[in-house]
This record gives sequence, structure tokens and C-alpha cells, in this order.
Amino acid sequence: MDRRLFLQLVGAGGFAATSIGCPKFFARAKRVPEPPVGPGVPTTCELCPNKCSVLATVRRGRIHKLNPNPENPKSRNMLCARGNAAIQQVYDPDRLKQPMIRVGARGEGKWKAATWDEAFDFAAKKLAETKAKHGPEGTLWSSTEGFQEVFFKNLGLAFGSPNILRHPSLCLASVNLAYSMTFGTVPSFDLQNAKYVIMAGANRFESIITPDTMDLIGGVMERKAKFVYLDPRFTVTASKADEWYPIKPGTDMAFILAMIHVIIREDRCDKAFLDQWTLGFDQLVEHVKPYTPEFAEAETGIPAREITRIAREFADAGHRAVFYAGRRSSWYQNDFQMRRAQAILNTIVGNWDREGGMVPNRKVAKGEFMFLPWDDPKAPRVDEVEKNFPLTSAKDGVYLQTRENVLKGAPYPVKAWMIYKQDPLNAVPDQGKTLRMMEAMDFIGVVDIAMSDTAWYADVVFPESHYLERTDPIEVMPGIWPAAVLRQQVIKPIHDTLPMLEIAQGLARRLGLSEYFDYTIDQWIEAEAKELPVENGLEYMKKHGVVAFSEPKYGTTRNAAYRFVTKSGKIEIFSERLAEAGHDPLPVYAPPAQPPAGRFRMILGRKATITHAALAGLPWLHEQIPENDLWINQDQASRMGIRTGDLVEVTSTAGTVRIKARATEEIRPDCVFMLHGFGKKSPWLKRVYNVGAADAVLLETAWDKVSGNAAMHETFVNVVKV
Ligand SMILES: Nc1nc2c(c(=O)[nH]1)N[C@H]1C(S)=C(S)[C@@H](COP(=O)(O)OP(=O)(O)OC[C@H]3O[C@@H](n4cnc5c(=O)[nH]c(N)nc54)[C@H](O)[C@@H]3O)O[C@H]1N2
Ligand SMILES: Nc1nc2c(c(=O)[nH]1)N[C@H]1C(S)=C(S)[C@@H](COP(=O)(O)OP(=O)(O)OC[C@H]3O[C@@H](n4cnc5c(=O)[nH]c(N)nc54)[C@H](O)[C@@H]3O)O[C@H]1N2
Ligand code: SF4
Ligand SMILES: [Mo]
Repeated sequence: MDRRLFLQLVGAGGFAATSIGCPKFFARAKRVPEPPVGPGVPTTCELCPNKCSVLATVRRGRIHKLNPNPENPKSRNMLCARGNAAIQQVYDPDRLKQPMIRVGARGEGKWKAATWDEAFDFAAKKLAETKAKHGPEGTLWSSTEGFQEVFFKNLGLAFGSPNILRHPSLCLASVNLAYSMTFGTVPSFDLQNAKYVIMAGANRFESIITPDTMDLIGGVMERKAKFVYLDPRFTVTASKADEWYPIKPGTDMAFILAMIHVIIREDRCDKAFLDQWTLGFDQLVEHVKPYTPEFAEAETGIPAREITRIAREFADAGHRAVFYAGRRSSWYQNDFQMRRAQAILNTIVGNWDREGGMVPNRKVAKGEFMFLPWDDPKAPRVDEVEKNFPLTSAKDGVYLQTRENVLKGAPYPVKAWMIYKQDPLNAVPDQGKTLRMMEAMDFIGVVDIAMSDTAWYADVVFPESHYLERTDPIEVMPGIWPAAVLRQQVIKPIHDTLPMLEIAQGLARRLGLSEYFDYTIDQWIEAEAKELPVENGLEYMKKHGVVAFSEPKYGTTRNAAYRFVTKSGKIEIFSERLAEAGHDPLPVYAPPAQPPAGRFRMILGRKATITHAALAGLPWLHEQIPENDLWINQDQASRMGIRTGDLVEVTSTAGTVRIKARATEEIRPDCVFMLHGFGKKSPWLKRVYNVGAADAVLLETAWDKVSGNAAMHETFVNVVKV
């Protein structure tokens, strides 16, 4: 596709709403008419957690164009800029093309191309040696969500390791725990029908979540519902809001508690709802008395009269008012409690399970493939989750605690690390510390599609086939508009790559674990498709790529017989379980530590064209953002003699980077901001290698007290002009 047309169509917001054809002038220039491309193979995007439905067209064996599949109500007929650029990942000349085994020192970049047999033999030998020396618990298996992640995780479990470490404790563990402890489940927010929406740092026009981003455009902006946004930065989302408040970082809980205070004081709660469904409202009434709007003004910098007015407007919109939860809650050490405060604010206006409110997620039923079960691991987890974070999900683990304990060698040594679809050197705060953890390993194996920074420091790199080259399990995407989606192969792998299932099978064969992986992907999805709520599930899925419910259902939990999955069976405003675990049963506000004079708090966020630390180097996307920079407030910058484009040195206790400055009014004076995804160490990522800087170098180790979720906005940095 023509680059300019691509850019016009993806536009400033970064997404195209409909299919884009091949430009006519392009076609005219060809002597031989191009064969038609047809409607496309239905499949599912893998470039971020949203998993939008795609129709992939192929011409002469090459992927020609990716279009949105209108049949998925969750992705709302949208394929964003990143989704479109997936073609460039497939044909990227710097892609991993065959297994690689390290021959020089770690990180030196000396590799030998290997056959799959050599790579499997090598890794299996190292894993078996680790098991013989330290037991299966001496191995760590870490991964980020993806449809083939299940095979990676199962390999770790079948191997006998308790140390399965998934990405939530870097992302959304605290928000999920806060909502589940209140409602027994994590709901969605009906932005299509809401009348009043408050978002605190959920940058939905740049941090895309489907269908919320599109519903914010269609449901909120076009219907002129009120949209209030709090963010220390003027983001694209701020620019679209009715009201934007550059809240002082780390003080959102004060704002929320003051809203609760006003709503209770002025008797604007949904009393009938509170009486019937909730526990602990009386304690809340007492609890919020000190949290006046004036108190919150002093904390947040938002005028008390505005907080009071917003609270009144919010309560007046009642069941159609939502304080949106946000997704990345790896912010502060009190993140769990801040999200609990949000959940309680939503509760008191009675928006639970109402059109335009908070709605418990529905699922599409699917079958399960029955594989041979393995014995439970004998050893406890190395992160000692049950002791350190008893309320959090032990099956996903806690990343930072894992790293602390591995570095200490306690409670036992962990000496081999397998990594799937994850780049811990960039995703985990304090890159230097993660490097030390890697150095402490006897063996590191990485499964990726690119030579990520983490892969660059590994011993063996297994190239996974690209999502457009493989068939993955059917996945259920829960929500108000739930869907089950299939990712099916569009083209055969163009290099010597394998899907994760076959990588797991290759290793399992050598580790004596074959019996647990004795099936094909086709058998797996056939079993899943059997229970889909359509006739001939598998055929339907292959033809449509998606089975979905396009009509929302409200009120299913609002019946007298319903018991919430909480200790009391009610919505828990006051939580005894929290009290028992030694935490505040109602959210107590404590002001965040302030940066000492001359230092700034570092905050993070996203742009629409980049996913995390990946994708910034894909040509179409790279042209949008060729390099990251450090946002610093204009007044602060001029006082320090810093101008846009000047090179600055940024230092925290974790590390130092050099990066160009962007002096701007679009950020508060007490913080600085840096985009993720640059300053790479892997020369294979050539457009972003040594370009800009990596935020992970600067971030210090801190976590949320209840969930163990990484707290990534707790680092203070020093900035000097170079
Ligand atoms: N400094 C900093 N750290 C953060 C964040 C931040 O904003 N700043 N955000 C946090 C959040 S919210 C999250 S969710 C995490 C995300 O953390 P990660 O999951 O580590 O994020 P990515 O950068 O997307 O890295 C994914 C890796 O998977 C590879 N990959 C992509 N597709 C495939 C595939 O199909 N198969 C395989 N095998 N590999 C594939 C990519 O090449 C890349 O190396 O990071 C967290 N950490
Ligand atoms: N394009 C794109 N979309 C994505 C992703 C991606 O990488 N790229 N990743 C996906 C994933 S895994 C996730 S978790 C989500 C993340 O999406 P979000 O949950 O929206 O999180 P972030 O984009 O990380 O944005 C955090 C925002 O909070 C602001 N902020 C910082 N401190 C404070 C504070 O104290 N108070 C308030 N109110 N605001 C604050 C920051 O300036 C930033 O704009 O996005 C998803 N969607
Ligand atoms: S939001 Fe974009 S990158 Fe994410 S799944 Fe959808 S199309 Fe793919
Ligand atoms: Mo995330």
C-alpha cells in the first residue's frame, strides 16, 4: 500500500475505520493486471492485547492487505495503525529467520544459526541439568498474554516448575484485584451508553482498548455525553475531553474520596441499591468525613468548587455515570487502594450492571481440549506470593518480588529462565537489575519473533512464526460485547520458524514430557469449537473468524438470588478480607512523596502507533515517531536553559540515559514523561537501536503493597543539559 495513503487514512488518532483499497494509480502502472484478492482470510491481530478481528487478503502468495473484520462487535470494524503495519513485521528483513545459539559472551552479539534439532537439544540439556542440580523449581517461565502462551505455560508446569510468571504484575494486577475484591469480578464500562464519563489517566485515544476507544468517539463524543479527564499531561484524550485537569501525580484517590464525600453529604447516593446489594456503607459515611473538596484541592491542585460540581453532576447522571477503571495500573504504591476508591464511587451511584454503567463481563462458551494432567509442583513459588501478597493471583506471580528473590538466591536458587513473547529488559523497571538477574542464570531461552533486547542477552533464541503464519487456539474475549475469536494461518511460514506449540513439543520430546503434548493444533481447536454457541462451530469459525453476541445484556446480577463472589456475597464497600490481611478495609489516603527540589517525578504512557517496547521500528510506525524525547514543562526548561531538541542527561538511582528534550506546556512542572520503546540494545532492531532512550533504565523498584503490581511512577529523576 502507498505510504502517504496509509498515513492519511490512519490519521492523527492512529486508526482507520474501514477497509483501504490498493490505490488506483498504482494498479494502472502495472502492465499485467493484478489477480483479485478476494474478501480475505478471517484471523485475529496479535499486535496488542485487544485481539481485533482481521480479514487478511493474499495476492500471489504474499499478504496484500489487512482489513478490519466487521463481524466482531468488540473491535467495532476497526484495525489501528499498528494492526495495519503487521504486514511489515512479516516481511521485515531483520526478523528472526531461524533458531540462534549464542557463541560469544552474553550480549556480545555473536550468534550461530542453528537447526531446530540443535536448538532443542541445547536447551533441553540445559533445562535437564538445572533440574538435576536445583529441582524443577530452579527454572522460571515468564510470558506475556498471547493465544499460544498456554503451550509455553503448560511446558513449564509439566516440567514441574511452580515459577510460572505472567505479565499482570507489570500491567493490571492492582486494578483487577481491587475490582474483584469489591464486586467478585472485574466489570467493563458501557461507554456507548454512558452519559457522564470520568477517566483518570486512562489515555484511551492513544492507549487503545477495544471497544472503549471507539465508544468514546461514538458513544461519548458524538452523543455529547460529558467527559472529564484527569492527567498530568495534555494527551490526545485530554484534547478531546470536555474538561481536563492536570492533576498532581499520585493524588487521584484524594479526588475520588472527595467526590464520595460530596455525594454522601448531599444525600445523592442510590440508597435503595446500597441497602439491597452492598456491605459497609455506614462505615464509608464515617470514613469519608475528613475528605472534603477543600482537602482534595490542596492535594490534587483541582479547585474544590470544581470537585463539588463534578461530584454533583456525576451523581445526577446516576446509573449512566462511570468513573472508568483504566487498564495499566502499574503506577503507585497505593494503586490497589486508589482503584478500590473508584470502585466504591461507582457503587454509591448504583451504576452496577446498568445500561451506561459498569457491567459484569459476559463470555462466549467454548470447549476445552482435554490433555493429560501433570502432578502439581512440589516446591513453593520463588516469589513466595502466598506469604508476601496473599490476596493476589498466585498463578500469575509477582514479577518484582521474583527478581528480588532470584537475585538473593532465596528461598532457593533459580538458574534457568525461559521467556515467551516478553521483553523483561524493557518491561520490568530497573534494566540494570534485570541484566544482573540474567547474568545470574546458567541458561536463558527466549521465544520471540524479533531479536528483542532480552533475546540479545539469551543463550538460545527460538523464532516463533508470525501470527499471520500460524493457527492458534480459539480465545474468548469477555466483555459487554463478548466474542470468541480464531487466529488462522494466512500464509505458510516464510522462514524456518515454528509456532509455540511445536516449540513446546520439540522440547517436551527431549525432556520426557511428550505425553502431555500429544496433540495437534487442529485437534485442540476442534475440541474448543465443539461448544461454541453456533452450528458447525469449527466451520463457522474458519469462515467468520469470530462468534460474538452483539446485543448487550444488562441486569443479570441484579436479582434477589444473586450472590456476589465476595466473602459476604454482597458488593463489599468495607472489606473484612482486607482487614484480615492487614490492609485498610476502606481506602485511606496518604499524600505521595514529593520530588526533592530540582528533581522530577517520571511518568509513563503510550502513543497510538506503538505497542509497549515493541513496534517502534516498523517503517510505517517509525515514520510517525522516529525517536522518543523527554517531555519537560516549558517554564522549568527555560529556567534550566533547556530548549526543545537539546540533549539532556536524566538520572535516577537506577541509571542514567541521554535523550533529547521537548520543552512543552503539555506537562505539569513537577513531572517529566518519556515514551516507551526506544533506546534499544539489540542492533537487530536497527531503527531504534541506540535511538532515544529506554525508560526501564531509569525506573526504580517499587510495588503496590496489596497486589505486588510494579509501581512505575514512583521514580524521581534529575535532568541536566549535556
Ligand atoms: N518502562 C515501562 N515498562 C512497562 C510498561 C511501560 O509503559 N513502561 N508497560 C507495562 C505494561 S502495561 C505491559 S502490558 C508490559 C508489556 O510487556 P511486554 O509483554 O514485554 O511488552 P512488549 O514490548 O510488547 O514485548 C513483547 C515481546 O514479544 C514479542 N512478540 C510479539 N509478537 C510475538 C509473537 O507472536 N510471538 C512471540 N513469541 N513473540 C512475540 C515482541 O517482539 C517483544 O519482544 O510492560 C509493562 N512494563
Ligand atoms: N497504542 C497502544 N495501545 C495500547 C497499548 C500500547 O502499548 N499501545 N498497550 C495496551 C496495554 S497492555 C495497556 S495496559 C493499556 C494502558 O493504557 P492506560 O491504562 O490508558 O495507561 P497508559 O497509557 O500507560 O497511560 C497512563 C496515563 O496516565 C497518566 N498519569 C500518570 N500519572 C498519573 C496520575 O497520577 N494520575 C492520573 N490521573 N494520570 C496519570 C500518564 O500521563 C498517561 O497519559 O493500553 C493498551 N493499549
Ligand atoms: S488495537 Fe490495533 S494492534 Fe491492537 S489488536 Fe486491534 S488492530 Fe491489533
Ligand atoms: Mo498492559
